[in-house]
Amino acid sequence: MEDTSYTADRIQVLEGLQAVRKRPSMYIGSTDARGLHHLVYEVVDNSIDEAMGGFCSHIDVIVNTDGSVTTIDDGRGIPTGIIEKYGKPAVEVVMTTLHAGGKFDRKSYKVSGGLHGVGLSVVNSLSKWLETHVRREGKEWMIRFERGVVTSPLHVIAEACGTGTTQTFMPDPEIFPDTNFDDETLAHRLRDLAFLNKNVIITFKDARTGRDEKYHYEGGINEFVLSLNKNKAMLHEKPIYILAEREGMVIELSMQYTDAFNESIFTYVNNINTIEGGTHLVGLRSALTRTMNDYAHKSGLLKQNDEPLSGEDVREGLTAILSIKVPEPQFEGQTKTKLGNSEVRGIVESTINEKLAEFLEENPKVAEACVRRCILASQAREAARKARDLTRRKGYLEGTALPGKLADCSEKDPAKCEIYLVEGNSAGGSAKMGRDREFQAILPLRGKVLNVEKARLDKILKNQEIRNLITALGAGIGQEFNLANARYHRVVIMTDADVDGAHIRTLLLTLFFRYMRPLIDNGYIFIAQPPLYRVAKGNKELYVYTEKERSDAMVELGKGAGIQRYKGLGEMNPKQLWETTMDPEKRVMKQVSIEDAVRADELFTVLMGDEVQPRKEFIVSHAKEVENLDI
Ligand code: 0RA
Repeated sequence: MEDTSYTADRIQVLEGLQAVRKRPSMYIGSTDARGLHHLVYEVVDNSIDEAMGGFCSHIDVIVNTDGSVTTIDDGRGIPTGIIEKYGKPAVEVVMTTLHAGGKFDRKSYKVSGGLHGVGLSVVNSLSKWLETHVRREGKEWMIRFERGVVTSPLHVIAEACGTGTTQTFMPDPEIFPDTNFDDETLAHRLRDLAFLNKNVIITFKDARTGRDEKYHYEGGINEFVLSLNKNKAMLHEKPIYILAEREGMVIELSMQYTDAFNESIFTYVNNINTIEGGTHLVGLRSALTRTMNDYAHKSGLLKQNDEPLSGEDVREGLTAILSIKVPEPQFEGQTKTKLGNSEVRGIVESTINEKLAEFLEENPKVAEACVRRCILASQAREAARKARDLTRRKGYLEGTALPGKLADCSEKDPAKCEIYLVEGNSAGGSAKMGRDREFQAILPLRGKVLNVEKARLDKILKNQEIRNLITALGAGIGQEFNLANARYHRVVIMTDADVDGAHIRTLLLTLFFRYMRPLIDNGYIFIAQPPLYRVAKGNKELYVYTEKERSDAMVELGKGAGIQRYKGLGEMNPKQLWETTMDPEKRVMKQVSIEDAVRADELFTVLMGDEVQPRKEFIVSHAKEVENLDI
């Protein structure tokens, strides 16, 4: 009897694994870079769950030289005892059974419904190999799998002190076209997790590069807000902090006003960055508008007949982190990062209404500074609206008169058209000559594009470069943006491979992120990847895009091969530019994801702060990050 149930269960496990390997996207969303990195997030989330339960204080994440990833935690360790129903050790069940539920349910806030929380068995199925080590009861156990199938059953390998779980896995190249982990992507997520879980110490090592970092923020999301604002002038010293538990939900908010013009509100549900927003964000926004207006009137700062503060007014210059924990979140949207639970809206709204009003009552000085800031924004916005109406009447934004610098394409179907935004006039000239004028348009951008961080919409609209860009794209800007009017379905940013190029790229991404967001959401934005070197010998030549390709090319062409390093686009003649960077048959382009844009936006916020010295320091210490924004 024992045997038959074991066999039946085995078949079920194999069927489960097969389902995951056959349709990986059903479980992890996609098999591109996003899906690949989800494997790490899933494994780390399990350790974070232990930490949220108070059982784990350290999590180490290592990218090994062979490209595999190891996570180590000091939690209780996945149980090793035999589960009778399965006739197998619990750890094997956890690692091989889809949604191993029942008594293995970790009793914390689950993240099901999204791409996280799919379970360790999914990671296991999609790994070429995976090894789990468990330290418990004085022993270290090990079990090994290949593509989800046990190849080395659980056994003791050593004595051990303490408890914990170590997972090492190699993503399966049969599943993922590119198995290369990006250190920035991982570091960003791990840092977020450390801010959101203030009791955990997370370390990140990348053995491929020697990168070695530690994230531990005892101030939690308050420290998160302060770090986002570190280069800005803050209106009050300490962020406003709210923590409340309501109807099984935990609501945590930290917010601080600055003199910046944009809002930076980041929201998380069960530690997941809800980039697409959702009901919790709607609740927060209503609460902010309502509470700030109430206080403005009550305190007499706003008179009965004054225009009420709009949502935009109360969010201008606001940096906030909202982190909530929901028992059964429903994630929706293109990237499953939009919270759908309708009940959350009201709970968040009423909780923040109540707690924020309380804070303002108790801290009249801070309250007055914040409300005055909102009133100023309101007045400025009214002036901006008038300026914008004027602009619109003058027809600046109508797509009728295309900018003189634009070399448009002859094709009229936007779905077939692309526009290259090219840094500098000389590279712009080469691009104009080298392009396929049938479907490729070129818009050269002069120098640094306007710093959108420090400008309100009215000022942004006065900038000639930005206006050229808006007119060329034809879809408007801000609230009036309409994707259906876009004149091109591919917008390619083409800049030099240096710090200035990275800077312009960050500016453009930030502009798109803040004012033309659907372009990013719909995958219209790309980054051209010009070659780093040309390796040539005799009449043979190779263009290479990475250092590794360069050494491979040197080997291929043999002794005496010459190397030319391309410092800028301007060093390529039109034919070379076409062949290496613009020819759809040969070019390498990176499609910009929403995560790329979020990262650019965050980096931009820091880069563009008012104070020069910290910015310089930041650029020096993050030179690599700036350079690699697009990788
Ligand atoms: C199930 C039950 C228990 C712990 C865990 C799972 C667990 C899972 C992971 C995954 C990574 N690190 C982990 N740490 C723990 C409870 C065990 C007990 O009651 O002792």
